[in-house]
Amino acid sequence: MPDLSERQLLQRHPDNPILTSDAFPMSVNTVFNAAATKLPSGETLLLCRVESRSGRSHLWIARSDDGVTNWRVDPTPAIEAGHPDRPEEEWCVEDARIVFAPECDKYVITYTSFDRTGPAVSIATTSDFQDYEFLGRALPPENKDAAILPRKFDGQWAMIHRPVPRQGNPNIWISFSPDLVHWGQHQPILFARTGPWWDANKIGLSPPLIETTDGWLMMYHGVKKTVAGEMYRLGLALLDLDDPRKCLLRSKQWIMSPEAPYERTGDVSDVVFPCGYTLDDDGDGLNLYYGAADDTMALARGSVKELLAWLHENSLPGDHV
Ligand code: BMA
Repeated sequence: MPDLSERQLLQRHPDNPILTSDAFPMSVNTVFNAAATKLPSGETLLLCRVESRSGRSHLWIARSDDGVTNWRVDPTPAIEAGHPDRPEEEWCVEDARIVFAPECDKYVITYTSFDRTGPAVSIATTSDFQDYEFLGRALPPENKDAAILPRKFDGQWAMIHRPVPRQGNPNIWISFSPDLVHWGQHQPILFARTGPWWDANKIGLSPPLIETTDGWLMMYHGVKKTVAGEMYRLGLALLDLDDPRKCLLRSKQWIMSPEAPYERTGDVSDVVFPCGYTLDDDGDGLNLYYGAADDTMALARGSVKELLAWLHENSLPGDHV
């Protein structure tokens, strides 16, 4: 395995940004923070957060054969904010994550539902991205950045999420559920660092976890506040395969930071925000889809093996704070 520096781990696609608001059938403001999955047909599906020109966000599907070009955008959103049966989505639906769970043979979509009470975690399931079952608000406000793990632990589903407490920092938590509806056994698993660290004060899960033989590879975002504003960067952690409450390793440095012009400038400047990935047929090639500056969708490529090898060399043990 070549000894890669963190700057070489993820390569931005030369066609970035790969999807912009121009691709949509009506005039929309921005498209960003998409969940991703590869369908059995081989197509890549992105469930994009699309902000309309009213300021409200909806979840909208775009499909591509090669995951890079010729995105086919649905005529209407898959999940549209403001549905009368789901008052918790009155204002917005945002930042989905998709996990296929073989035990229930469905895709489990976790997303932010946003109404006047604040942003919360909602769950919907689907087997075909045409019909959806809405399980409602799983965790109350303020909470975001949630994804389930694809299998059960001692008969319980596990979900990673990020509550915002009145006291202390927004840290990353895990909760368990027998049925994806009722959640409990809540506990923090990764704490925001403090002081000058790149992930000081606020962290959150980025895309769903990647299962590896060494553990669950977690990409998480760290938000550094400076006098110029906030900087959303990406780092790595590894959770125990059998007990994902245990953090085994955590990277010292970020692996991706806003650098390209489309990441540095946009509706919210200085943001790289991945919510989804697909893997190549070899199980190693990683296609990481990320929102750039809350404005467009971009793609970075990497290798799961290389990320893991780098993490082993460049981490501090456990949940280093
Ligand atoms: C977070 C989320 C993301 C967004 C980011 C930067 O709190 O709302 O959707 O990309 O802020 O604005």
